[in-house]
Amino acid sequence: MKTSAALLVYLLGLLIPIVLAYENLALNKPTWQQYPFGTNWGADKAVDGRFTNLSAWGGQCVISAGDKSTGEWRVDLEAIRSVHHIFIQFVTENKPWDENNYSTDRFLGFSVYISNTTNKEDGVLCFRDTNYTRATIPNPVNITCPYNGRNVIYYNNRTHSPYPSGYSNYAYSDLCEVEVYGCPTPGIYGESCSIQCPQNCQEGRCHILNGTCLGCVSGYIGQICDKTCDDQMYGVNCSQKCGACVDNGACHHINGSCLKGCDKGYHGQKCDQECSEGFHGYNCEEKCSLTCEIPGRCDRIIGRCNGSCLAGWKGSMCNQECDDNKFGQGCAEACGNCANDEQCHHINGTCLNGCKLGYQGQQCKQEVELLYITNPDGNKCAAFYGVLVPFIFIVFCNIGCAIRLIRTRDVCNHRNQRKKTDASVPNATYDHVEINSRAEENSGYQDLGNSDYHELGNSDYHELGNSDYRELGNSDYRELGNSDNRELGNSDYLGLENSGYLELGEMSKPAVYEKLK
Ligand SMILES: *[C@@H]1O[C@H](CO)[C@@H](O)[C@H](O)[C@H]1NC(C)=O
Ligand SMILES: *[C@@H]1O[C@H](CO)[C@@H](O)[C@H](O)[C@H]1NC(C)=O
Ligand SMILES: *[C@@H]1O[C@H](CO)[C@@H](O)[C@H](O)[C@H]1NC(C)=O
Ligand SMILES: *[C@@H]1O[C@H](CO)[C@@H](O)[C@H](O)[C@H]1NC(C)=O
Ligand SMILES: *[C@@H]1O[C@H](CO)[C@@H](O)[C@H](O)[C@H]1NC(C)=O
Ligand SMILES: *[C@@H]1O[C@H](CO)[C@@H](O)[C@H](O)[C@H]1NC(C)=O
Ligand SMILES: *[C@@H]1O[C@H](CO)[C@@H](O)[C@H](O)[C@H]1NC(C)=O
Ligand SMILES: *[C@@H]1O[C@H](CO)[C@@H](O)[C@H](O)[C@H]1NC(C)=O
Ligand SMILES: *[C@@H]1O[C@H](CO)[C@@H](O)[C@H](O)[C@H]1NC(C)=O
Ligand SMILES: *[C@@H]1O[C@H](CO)[C@@H](O)[C@H](O)[C@H]1NC(C)=O
Ligand SMILES: CC(=O)N[C@H]1CO[C@H](CO)[C@@H](O)[C@@H]1O
Repeated sequence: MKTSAALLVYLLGLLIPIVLAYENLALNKPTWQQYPFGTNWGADKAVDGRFTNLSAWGGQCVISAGDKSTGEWRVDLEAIRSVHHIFIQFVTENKPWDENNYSTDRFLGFSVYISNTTNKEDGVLCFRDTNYTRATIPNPVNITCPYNGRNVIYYNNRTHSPYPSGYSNYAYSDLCEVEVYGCPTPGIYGESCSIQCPQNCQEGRCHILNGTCLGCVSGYIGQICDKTCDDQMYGVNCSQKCGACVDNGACHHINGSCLKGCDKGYHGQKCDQECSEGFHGYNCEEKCSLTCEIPGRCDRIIGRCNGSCLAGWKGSMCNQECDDNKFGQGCAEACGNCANDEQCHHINGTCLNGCKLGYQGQQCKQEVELLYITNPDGNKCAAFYGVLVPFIFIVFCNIGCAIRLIRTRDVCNHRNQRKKTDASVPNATYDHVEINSRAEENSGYQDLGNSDYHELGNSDYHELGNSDYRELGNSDYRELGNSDNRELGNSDYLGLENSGYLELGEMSKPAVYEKLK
């Protein structure tokens, strides 16, 4: 039986909504007054819940000290409460409340505040009397003041004389009772304190009468805080502007976070911080190029280097190597003659796979003084071969000639004469080829050229003419004389030296030369 009764009570409890009404939030709460008259008339008398004896001697009223220009009293509700109205009972000495009553002149000009601090100026003024007279001032008074707050303050002053007629000369706070009515817990409103404040009201607080929020939580706006912040705004009152979210996107309406990251040049949760030096791009994730003029120093948005690039690099971010056969500072220098027309090293211009035939040096800019002969099929080949082959023949012929000369002294001279008249042999051109060789100046070649060779030419030409030399003379050789000669003129003999020509010269010369001598 007991359990079913309990269950019934429980079910009834569910069915009957808990109805609260405004209650006196000030009852027995801490109080204070500016000028106490004595311990028997303390400030607390106004919140003791008693006001049946309205005489100063009845022990239920606050009495303040006399001859003061201000009188102030307050009650602390101990929390911010949603107040509806304030009831005040003045001292009457238990006499009828009329214009002759002893006390009426003391209350004229009074004010009431609700404040979150003990300073009335921080709060809202609920009421200030500017119009009552001794005849019209009510007692008790009932002031509607639907605000949320913690301290309810009664105040009066006699500071600015002359005072309106009927006013006392001093200010008092003789209050028999002050009752502050409102809802007992935050977050509810309505006459019966039974309706939940809207969800997004700031601190859950709302207007005690109509439920209008007294402010919204971060990210919401509207009278009942049912709307999120508009585009690009966030926070309390939607008053803060979003940072630089990527794609100009909206930030999180509450905390301002850019959920998809930051636009170029910004970082941080809210994308409100500019990239630190050395970084750029979305979320400042990219590092400035180390090949900027000042390495690692660039524009924080697109990464453009501040200034120019280090040698060998180009592009606004200085991240492209020089190309198009250019290298160096500003990619302004031209590569030399690299093998296969390859791009040289973009910084120092070095040809990484060697030089084109005829060039030398790190950058292949020095021309090798190389003798060219153009073959019938159009290919150039080093004159080294073109010279060497006939030269060998000439050497051998010369030896032969020398032998014959020993036998018949006249033969060679005779032939020589005959040869001199032979116009088909461009003797001069051949000379030219050799003379253009710088080697003439500092090697044995000159000797050879000026002496042996001529002698060779003068003597054994005939034999040469019948062999490879003729071919040379008739085709390639002529071409050499007519076309490539210029090239030969300023080419680099060094190549020949390196390739063994010198060796040939030095090895064969003494023997041949000696013999020739
Ligand atoms: C008020 O209190 C005083 C002092 O105790 C007493 O003399 C007086 O009769 C009381 N008046 C009323 C109306 O209760
Ligand atoms: C007291 O603070 C609450 C919450 O901060 C606010 O809603 C209320 O308006 C304030 N009251 C006064 C009187 O300033
Ligand atoms: C002041 O009092 C007069 C007469 O009692 C009244 O007519 C008038 O409306 C009042 N003014 C204000 C502002 O309360
Ligand atoms: C004071 O006013 C409120 C409404 O504003 C009312 O509910 C209450 O009964 C009044 N109290 C007195 C004593 O007149
Ligand atoms: C009370 O103080 C206010 C200024 O705070 C002043 O305007 C008013 O005249 C004063 N009243 C009296 C009666 O001194
Ligand atoms: C609720 O009351 C307050 C104060 O009177 C007012 O400012 C607000 O506009 C009212 N809200 C609604 C929705 O009526
Ligand atoms: C929000 O707006 C209210 C009313 O305009 C203002 O009183 C309050 O200070 C604002 N709060 C913030 C944090 O901006
Ligand atoms: C902001 O709120 C979003 C969604 O709740 C969350 O993902 C994000 O981490 C928050 N940012 C910060 C800085 O708290
Ligand atoms: C970029 O160079 C300019 C001009 O020299 C200078 O004023 C500016 O401060 C530099 N910016 C950075 C990020 O170094
Ligand atoms: C040029 O740079 C390349 C690559 O760093 C290097 O191998 C080469 O030795 C350099 N040349 C010179 C002349 O410093
Ligand atoms: C009408 C009336 O009784 N008025 C009284 C108001 O109070 C003063 C003194 O407090 C009395 O002298 C009046 O007679």
